[in-house]
Amino acid sequence: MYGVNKVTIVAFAMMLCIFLQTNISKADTFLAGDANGWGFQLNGWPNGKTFKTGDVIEFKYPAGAHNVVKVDQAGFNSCNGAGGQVFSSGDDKITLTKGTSYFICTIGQHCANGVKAAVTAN
Ligand SMILES: [Cu+2]
Repeated sequence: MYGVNKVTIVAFAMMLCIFLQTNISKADTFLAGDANGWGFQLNGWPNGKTFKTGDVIEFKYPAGAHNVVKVDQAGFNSCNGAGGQVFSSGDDKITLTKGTSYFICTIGQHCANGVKAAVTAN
């Protein structure tokens, strides 16, 4: 009896490991703006698409031409990057947390001209 329980526990632990590993590997990377990258050609990307918590959004743009600032909803609506988290490498990979993340470019009037994206992760 004791032996059977031990086998059951080991089997369960192995299944748990496989399950966790599968979940981790399910995270995907998406290019902000798809092939156009992060800039004036977003055309409304991501157009209401939803992503998974843990997915990565990669923001590609010529360094210095744009930036990526993670802001709250108010900052997103008003294109105000104050207090936001700034990324400026030209190839910024940002992991999504659950809920909606708001990203804007704070250079010039870029945000007002559409360089902004609200990304929702389930
Ligand atoms: Cu910009």
